[in-house]
Amino acid sequence: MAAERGTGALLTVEGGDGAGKTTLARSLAELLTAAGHSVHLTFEPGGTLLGTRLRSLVLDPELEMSDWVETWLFLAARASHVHDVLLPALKAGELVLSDRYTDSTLAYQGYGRGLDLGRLRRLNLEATAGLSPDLTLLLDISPEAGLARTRARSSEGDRIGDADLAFHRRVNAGFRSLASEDAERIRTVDASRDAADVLTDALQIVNHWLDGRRSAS
Ligand code: Z5A
Repeated sequence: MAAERGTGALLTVEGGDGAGKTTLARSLAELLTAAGHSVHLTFEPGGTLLGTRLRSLVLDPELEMSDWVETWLFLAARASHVHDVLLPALKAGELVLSDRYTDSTLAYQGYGRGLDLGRLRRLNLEATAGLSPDLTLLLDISPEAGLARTRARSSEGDRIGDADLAFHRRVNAGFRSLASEDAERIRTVDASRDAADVLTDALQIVNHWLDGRRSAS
């Protein structure tokens, strides 16, 4: 059953490690707020206290877990995020900007880990009560360049970021494949450029989408 989502809109930012999602989401939230929108910036895994605790478990390099246990932890964090944060914000009419959401599970656990995509889609549907993004910005960057950015920032690893390059290449190919299957919703932005150029393109896409939504209503 589709979730009762109110009048708000759900925008998600997706991409591989170090693509610049957090940097973009923050700047986009500032500019959209300055333009008069009521913006709620959030992220996964996290966004709630439970989500933050689950995040530290699922990323802890000292913990071993099967790929399905990893998936369930992301889904549990998502279910709590949808129920406690996303739906209330959407019902209040906010423009919700989430740094990662359902496509990350398909790209990382599906394409990256090799888990069944059909099952992951069904589980995403259950965890989100059918709440799908209205618009997704996919920040596309080579895994080598993305990982170089995250490693320049910190030498501390995590369970998923530390996976081998072949895994990150599968994730990247997975995101591209998702974007080509759903080009209407998922808009790809070349994230290898300066943050300012990435922001300009992303803002143009979002504004164009908002204009279309306004004229349709
Ligand atoms: N994961 C999963 O497997 N399944 C799921 O369902 C979900 C997540 C939801 C944690 O997510 C992990 O969980 C993640 C996927 C997995 N894998 N790992 N590891 P995360 O979002 O917290 O982790 P992340 O993707 O690795 O985030 P990140 O490293 O912070 O990357 P980012 O948000 O894309 O980039 P950033 O923080 O904005 O920037 C990284 C650095 O690059 C930083 O120093 C910036 O100043 C710099 N930067 C940013 N943009 C630029 C540009 N344009 N040029 C140059 N430098 C830049």
